[in-house]
Amino acid sequence: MTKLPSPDTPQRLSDLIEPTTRRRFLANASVLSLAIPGVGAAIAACSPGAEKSTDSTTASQAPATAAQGAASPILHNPDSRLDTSLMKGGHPSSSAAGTTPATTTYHRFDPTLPPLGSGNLKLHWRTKQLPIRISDTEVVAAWTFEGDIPGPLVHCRVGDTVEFTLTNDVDIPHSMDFHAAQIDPKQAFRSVPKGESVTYTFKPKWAGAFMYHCGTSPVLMHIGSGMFGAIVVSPREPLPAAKEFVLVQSEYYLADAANGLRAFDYNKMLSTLPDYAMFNGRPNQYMKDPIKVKVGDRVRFWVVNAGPTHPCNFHVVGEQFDTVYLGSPPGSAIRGVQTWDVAPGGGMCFELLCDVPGEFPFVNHGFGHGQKGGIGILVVEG
Ligand SMILES: [Cu+2]
Repeated sequence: MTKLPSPDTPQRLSDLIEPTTRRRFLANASVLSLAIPGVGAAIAACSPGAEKSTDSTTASQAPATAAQGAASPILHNPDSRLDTSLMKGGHPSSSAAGTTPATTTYHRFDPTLPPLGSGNLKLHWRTKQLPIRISDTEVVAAWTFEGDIPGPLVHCRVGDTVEFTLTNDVDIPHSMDFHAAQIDPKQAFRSVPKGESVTYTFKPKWAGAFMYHCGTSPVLMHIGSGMFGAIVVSPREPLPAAKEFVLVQSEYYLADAANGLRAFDYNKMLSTLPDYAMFNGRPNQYMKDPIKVKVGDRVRFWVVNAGPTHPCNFHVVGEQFDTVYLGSPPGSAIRGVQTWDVAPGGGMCFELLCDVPGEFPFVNHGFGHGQKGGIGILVVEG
């Protein structure tokens, strides 16, 4: 009988997938990988989604509509049995073992807030399972929206219409929960099995930085495996001119590497002791490739904390936030803030005026997590 994993049942994430599904994923991972160190062979095929997310966002002028249902009339709430019907409670001896080693090309995740489009958003995303290189030494077996961790950055304004479609191309059911939406979750956020889609429409009511994530049970596993991202909702009245960046903090809980690939470890996720905490999917990525601005720039960080478990205590060393919006910008602004914690599942907007040149580390000042990769550099050039 199919059952949910439990804290009493030590399991690796990929062990929860039935063997045929796991083999298919790992076969796909091999195809999507570029080389096989140790074996010396190269795999010519390369998915276009393997290196960079392909945001299929398109702007449209579609009139606002009420939330609409999806193609399938069948309802599955995020905790439905369907969600776990493809998972097995057994314990295969390995996750990635026996597969070919994998390397993929590392890329920096661009933290720049995408510009606003000309109007409403029409998004059609697909689920993708693929290996993602998170550092010089490590590749993770990821579950994603559109092929990257985090998923595509979305930017719209209060009152815009967002028409969203998720098509599930993989064997495990997935779903999409936008925190910027006010909508019947049983309908809109339901899980869809392979080959099916869900479509819904929403109009963000409040400005802010909002998380989105897969809500399929167990949610911890789906968020922890990479299915999350950020939608920034700007107010109708523009905020002060600024260089705007999006930082999505998350944690990785990983099994030991097998042939160059690290699977996600569900039992570790339950233990809440991560291997890494980081901004935008790669530990320390903005240490080696900083965010750069100029003296006189106002910088606005839209910080989303995808978790799945720990807070992000956001701080910029050597600077102070002249403005932090406790609620929907531009309301509830407070001044002169050194550090503020962003809760898992939350998002906040931080502003600072860069009137001093230098290199300013931005960190999770919960330093156990700063030390595990939740740190970067803001370079202010004179
Ligand atoms: Cu999912």
